[in-house]
Amino acid sequence: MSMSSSEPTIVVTRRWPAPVEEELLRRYPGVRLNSADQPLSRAELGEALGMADVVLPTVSDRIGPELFDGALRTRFIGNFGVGFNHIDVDAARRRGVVVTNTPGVLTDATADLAMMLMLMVARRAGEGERELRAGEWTGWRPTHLLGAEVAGRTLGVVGMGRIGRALARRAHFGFGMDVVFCQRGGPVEPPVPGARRLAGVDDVLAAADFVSLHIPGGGANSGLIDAGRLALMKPTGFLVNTARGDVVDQCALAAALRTGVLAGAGIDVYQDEPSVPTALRELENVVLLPHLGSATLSTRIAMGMAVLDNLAAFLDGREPPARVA
Ligand code: 8YV
Repeated sequence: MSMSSSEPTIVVTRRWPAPVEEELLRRYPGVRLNSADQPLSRAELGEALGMADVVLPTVSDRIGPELFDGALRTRFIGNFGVGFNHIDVDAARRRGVVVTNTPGVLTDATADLAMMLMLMVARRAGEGERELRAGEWTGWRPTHLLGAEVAGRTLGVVGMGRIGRALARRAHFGFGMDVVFCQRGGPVEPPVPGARRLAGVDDVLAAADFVSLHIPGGGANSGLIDAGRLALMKPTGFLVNTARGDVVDQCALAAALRTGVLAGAGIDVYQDEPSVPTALRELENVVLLPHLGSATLSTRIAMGMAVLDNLAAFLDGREPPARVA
């Protein structure tokens, strides 16, 4: 659909890095930016969908089915991010709203963060930092904060998409790790030499020393890693989640970490962000980050530019490069 005759009304729900906001303003001088960076309430999001031709949201905007019920002016939702389970794409499709995302540009940043969480939790980096900052470090000793080795261990990747592959490469070529993985659907090119595809998530959980999740949230993946599945892991095993919070049952994870079902976890995403359960915050053997997977300046600029590419294509009546609905 072409909207090039007059400037569309565009709402951006959060602040974006300055170079992308400048480019937005250059292309669409009337764009409504959110310079206060206050998250939009549900009512405000509903208003945006009722009055704007284009809405550019992020993961902090839940665009559920009810927001597609009423009068709708929005024809295009350009998500800033690759994961889009916060948007009801079926409802969007039904109402003829085009939805796009930003795959590819955040692969390396997110794989780096997953690798970092593996190292941090295995080497007890969070514990050490907390101890030092609290003024409780009493000096070097041979038995101080002994962690687990990463090199040569087995990484299990659940979901061998772009980010899973990038993590497998880091782990294998950088740390000499063996890789096992599972992936729904057809054939998958092995991500690294010797990588073994296992039948399903249960096999990966049982075989790996480090399990890293790289599947979308929502749908059948919601609650996938529950108490029963955590119990399949080795008691020396570590779980890393940079995917979506709802994939892991957080209460079950806290209980499993407390009782030694697994050794530790590195978590970047939560079921109900920004709320993080006290049961997790109280534990030493979990590294907790505030959804930083793609948080490098160059990646966030690239994500913004990818949204602009999608939007420009839509407004020109072309197929957007990364359309999901
Ligand atoms: C984003 C992410 O920062 O892209 C994703 O799916 O989880 C993060 O990298 C976030 O989604 C922004 O909307």
